Amino acid sequence: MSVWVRTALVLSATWLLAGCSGRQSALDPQGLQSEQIRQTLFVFLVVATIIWIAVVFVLSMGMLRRKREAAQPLGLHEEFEERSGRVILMLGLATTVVVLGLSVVSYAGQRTVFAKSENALTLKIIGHQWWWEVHYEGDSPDKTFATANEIRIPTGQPVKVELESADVIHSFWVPSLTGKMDLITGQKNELQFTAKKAGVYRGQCAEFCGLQHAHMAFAVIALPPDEFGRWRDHENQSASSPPDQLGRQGEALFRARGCALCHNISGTPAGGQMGPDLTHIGSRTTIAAGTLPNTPATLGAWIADPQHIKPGNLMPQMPLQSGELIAILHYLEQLK
Ligand code: HEC
Ligand SMILES: [Cu+2]
Repeated sequence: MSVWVRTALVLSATWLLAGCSGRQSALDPQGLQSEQIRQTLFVFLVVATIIWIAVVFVLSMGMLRRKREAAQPLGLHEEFEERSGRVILMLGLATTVVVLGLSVVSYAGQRTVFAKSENALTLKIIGHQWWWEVHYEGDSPDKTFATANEIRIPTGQPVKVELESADVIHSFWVPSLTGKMDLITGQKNELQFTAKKAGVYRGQCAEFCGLQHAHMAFAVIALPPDEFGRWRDHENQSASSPPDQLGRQGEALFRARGCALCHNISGTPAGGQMGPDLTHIGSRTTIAAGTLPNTPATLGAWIADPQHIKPGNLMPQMPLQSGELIAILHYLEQLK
């Protein structure tokens, strides 16, 4: 093997391993459910590896230890036939036992993964081409609010997500916390998970849903319960009214230039439902479903030309004067 080939192999191995940790990995579980999934995977992997090695071993022995040709190749060898019959029977039984055993392991694992808890925090999530609509359902209507593309949850408490779709089939997947579940129009699917540690976990649509499927990501931010409570109380409030002249101009332009037809900003007349809720857009970490970090530069670039950043997405390029763009940007920035 040439040095180049060897180097390439070693390098590609490090890439493979580099994919196994961090904020989006089923092999680095941070939730009760993902831990169970990894454990099940591990048991299957070990059993399958042992069987594979045994099969390859027996096969190699058969190939290496050739028997001398018999005088009567077609004659019956009763003793040999009987022995083979017994071996085949044993192997058949062993296969059955292994398959049944793995079924039990898998079933037991699913009981953890799909366990339902009564005191779960409930979120309703609706998949859209190509973003995530998120509703926090409180015990009373005044505790119910909407956001998009970013889910904050408390650590240690089960979270129940009710999944639906507004258009095609999507799939909710946060590998570090739990397995996948589809979002389907007209059907409510449910998934529960519990984050053990505070952190930011990346989620991704896992069912091809059109042009911008790859840019349909989201962030799950797990916070300590008291911090989550503060965030929730804040998020539950309507948008703050702009404190300065430029902001007020931006708010008016948000309506005058058509943004309000598609976007909701609670506490203002903007009540559109076609696009993500922008009530607290200034405090979100990413924009356009995890496509870009949320900074004044990226937000401005998005409003100026969303089709350049995410070609084919359902927000049209709106004709804006540069002064108008600056005012709208300023307004959205302060919606913390
Ligand atoms: C025809 C409906 C429509 C109009 C009009 C519209 N948008 Fe959007 N907007 C969308 C959709 C749909 C998305 C989600 C795109 C995606 O991520 O795939 C979006 C995304 C956004 C986002 C990113 C939100 C997030 O959570 O990532 C911002 C900010 C935004 N729009 C601002 C504006 C502003 C400002 C205007 C007016 C100049 C405007 N939009 C006009 C439909 C619209
Ligand atoms: Cu999708």
